[in-house]
Amino acid sequence: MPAYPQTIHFVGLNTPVGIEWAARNLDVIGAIPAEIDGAFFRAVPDPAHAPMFDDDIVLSGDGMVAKFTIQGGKVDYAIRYVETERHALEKDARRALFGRYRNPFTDDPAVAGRDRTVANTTPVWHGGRLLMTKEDGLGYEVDPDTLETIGRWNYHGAFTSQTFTAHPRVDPHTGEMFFFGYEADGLCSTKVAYGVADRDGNLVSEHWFDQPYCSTIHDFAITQQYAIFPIFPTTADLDRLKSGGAHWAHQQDLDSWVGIMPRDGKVAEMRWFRGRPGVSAFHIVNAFDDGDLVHLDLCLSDTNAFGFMREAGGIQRDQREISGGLTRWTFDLSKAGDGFEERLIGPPGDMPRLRDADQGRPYRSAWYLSMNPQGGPPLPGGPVGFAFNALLQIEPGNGRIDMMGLEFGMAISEPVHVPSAQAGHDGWLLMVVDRQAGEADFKSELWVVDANAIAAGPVARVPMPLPMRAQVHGAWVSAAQLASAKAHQAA
Ligand code: V55
Ligand code: FE
Repeated sequence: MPAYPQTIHFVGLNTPVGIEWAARNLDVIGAIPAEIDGAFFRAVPDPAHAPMFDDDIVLSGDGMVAKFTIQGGKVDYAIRYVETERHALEKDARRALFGRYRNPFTDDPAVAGRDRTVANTTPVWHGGRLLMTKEDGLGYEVDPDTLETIGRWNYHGAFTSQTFTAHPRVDPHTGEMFFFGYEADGLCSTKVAYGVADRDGNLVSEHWFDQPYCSTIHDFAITQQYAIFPIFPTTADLDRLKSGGAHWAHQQDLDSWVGIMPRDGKVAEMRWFRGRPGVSAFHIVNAFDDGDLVHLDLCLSDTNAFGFMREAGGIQRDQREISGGLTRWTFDLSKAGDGFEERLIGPPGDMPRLRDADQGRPYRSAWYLSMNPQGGPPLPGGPVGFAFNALLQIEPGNGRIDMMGLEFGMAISEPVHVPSAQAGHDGWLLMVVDRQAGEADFKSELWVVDANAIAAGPVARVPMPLPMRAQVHGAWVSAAQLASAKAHQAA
């Protein structure tokens, strides 16, 4: 069997595991609060085969869907591959057939025209369906009980885009889901499809618009009135793809843009605001409107956080020399022109988490991952190659910041938030924490943390019996939601 390349994308916490397994009644150290009742789904990229090209990256790994089921203080775990078309073809061939990240011109001719997506970025729950998503293709529906793949999801053919974002947004009051797909009609296209689904998961509308150039629109935001599309200057080029090159290259001198339109889909009313050149953000914490003002809080950096996207754009900058921070952009829709205001509201970091109930509304508190100033060098792992080792709670209204800093040799992945039924309680955060136990030996645990007392550390820990590859995003789905799963209703 060919070996995996010994690069940052395949060593450390990124060492491929590729084992589908399940375990019941894992050991729990401490006590899991009884009100935590549901499932923590995780998207884990894990390449089933050694890649065709040695410069392959984490983002190409086959999506695995993992599930912690938590009920009555007990924890079960299961993980399976998402049976994408790509995974099935490579499984049959017993080798990689798809080439470089999002470049079909580098594939084995045997798979020309086949679905390349690996469904490895975010588990999305909406309208009784669990989707495993990646922004270069449609989501795959997965049975939330068995983790078996049901198939590609396009709203019974109603959603015509070829792609579906890994970062849809759900309005907590209406239950509607707002989403989009970019490169909606093909590689390097500027076409963006914007969709709205009702609370039962039926497509209500789909409207198309053009972005200023073909950028990677990884995340977007909604407020009670608006949909907000940030455009950062990481661009695609068809000639580069045809010559076997990178899909994305960051352009440090190109302007960024933000498009704001009514969230019900009036694309003709889109207003474009011009931002600083060269900046980048992958994740937005939240957005909200206040009269004519629209506030957008995002994890902003002064260049692209992915080394391979910088290098393709000729930018030589070490990961540790990237600066940025939690940033608020404020747009005044009563004013003409394309300007807006910028204010720093928190330390650098990424992988933000919000209470679902605060989506698109003024919010008191949010959580995200950062670096512990006392934590020592980060462990190699995760999509950018360096794992976070601190969890922050931030209250943008008053600047209060709290931190759960991890010790040397530890890493943390993005938490999910579980609401609490107790009045005045901020709920719970669940997350996987890894610890280096030997040169190539990592131990993983599930941690349960009081969301309003993170500095106190976990109230419960669940040591995992097998290694776990680094996750991208996760989703919490309550037992009540799981009971409404479409997969269990009579066909
Ligand atoms: C991201 C993740 C992806 C991807 C593009 O976190 C961007 C950002 C896990 O896959 O394909
Ligand atoms: Fe993301």
